[in-house]
Amino acid sequence: MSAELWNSAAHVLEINWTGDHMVPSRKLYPHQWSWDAAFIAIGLAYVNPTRAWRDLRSLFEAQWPDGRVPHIVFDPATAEADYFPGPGFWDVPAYANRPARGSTGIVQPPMHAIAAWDVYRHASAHGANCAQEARTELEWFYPRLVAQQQYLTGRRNLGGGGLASIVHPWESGLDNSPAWDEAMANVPADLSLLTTYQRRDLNNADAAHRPTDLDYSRYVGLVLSYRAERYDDHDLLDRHAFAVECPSFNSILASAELALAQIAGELGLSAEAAAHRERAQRITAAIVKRLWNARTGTFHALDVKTGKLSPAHCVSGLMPLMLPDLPAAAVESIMAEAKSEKFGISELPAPSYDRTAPDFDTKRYWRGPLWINVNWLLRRGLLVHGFRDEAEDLRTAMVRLVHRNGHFEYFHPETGEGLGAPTFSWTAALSLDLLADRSVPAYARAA
Ligand code: 2M8
Repeated sequence: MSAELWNSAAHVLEINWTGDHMVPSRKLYPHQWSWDAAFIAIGLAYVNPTRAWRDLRSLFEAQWPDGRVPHIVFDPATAEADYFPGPGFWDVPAYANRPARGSTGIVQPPMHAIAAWDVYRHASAHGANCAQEARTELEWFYPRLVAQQQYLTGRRNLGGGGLASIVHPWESGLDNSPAWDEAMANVPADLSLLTTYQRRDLNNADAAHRPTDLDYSRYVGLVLSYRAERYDDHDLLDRHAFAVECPSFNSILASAELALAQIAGELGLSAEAAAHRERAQRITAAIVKRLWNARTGTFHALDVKTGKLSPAHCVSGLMPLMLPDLPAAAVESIMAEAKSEKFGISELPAPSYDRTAPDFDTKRYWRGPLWINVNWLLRRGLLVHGFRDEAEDLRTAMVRLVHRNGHFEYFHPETGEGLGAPTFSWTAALSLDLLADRSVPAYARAA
């Protein structure tokens, strides 16, 4: 089974490679996505480290002068008509993308320091040339990764409590998660926007799987609002209808600081390494202070505009398990939630949303289906806290699921049927990692 899955995964990464970067899938997502690139690089490092670095570089060449790494970097070879919202719609300021590939003006979870460190660690196995290349790349990436963190912990600290706010659901990567339902209800919905701007995703995907038109009109409206501000975050909380602190986004933010500590240490920057570790601790403490609900026993998204925690139990609430400094009581509660009938990992990995919720939807994207990337993060969290048996069960469940069903974008949370794009890059890349790497780096483990 392993060789067959390995070869099919490597094949997906071959057909989705454009020569410069990887697309998530050829039809539905014909550009480069930010957090996809990180997950992809982690797996690609096993079969082609040079491409893994090129893919990450291609993304970071479009980093804005303020440090933000855009959520999509556009491929000039793809026509505007082939993807909405394309570069014409985003209309980012000219200063934003120096190499002029064009990008969106929003971000995605900062998985890239974690990816850069993983690629670096794995590249050494490919011999001296790859190790030398990895060293050069690490030096190139370090200041850029730091700038990315500074943007998120600085300008995006809209709530003032030390966490980064997302200002669009797309920034979470968990697009239509129920975690934003309350916050999104306060965002004006204007369905006529979908007459002016036409959805293209439905040309390549089943409407029953994708976000609704109501959601989509709000997505478009939020971009128009941020665009009107020229993507300036100054006083944004007052002028923008959506600002949320997401437990998953912020757990990745803190984990990125831990990876940066490793990178800084490797580059001989010991004072910087200590500062990164301290920042990780501060973000962890802020997540616990602001996003923990002792009554529900899990983490929830905070609507920064209203000060209210979302009542929804989503897989994002389990993600703080990635953090080694998470208090023992929170670890225990997350484990109870992860093993409960809400998320119960058994034959199948965890769904994106509480299985017992009345609006659990087995097909609609981030409102029920299960995804390999968040389960990969969850497994990482299990290993961080020493739950080796549970981590191995989850690894086996993921590998079995993809082997049986293919490298799909997401999967039916009850039958395991593959849904969405059929040859999806991060599913393939993370399958390689799950087959190859059963460990978790020591630096990320709880004491
Ligand atoms: C999905 O997001 C895009 C918008 O960015 C979409 O819905 O069209 C999400 O699953 C996101 O996490 C992912 O990065 C992207 C590309 O795979 O697709």
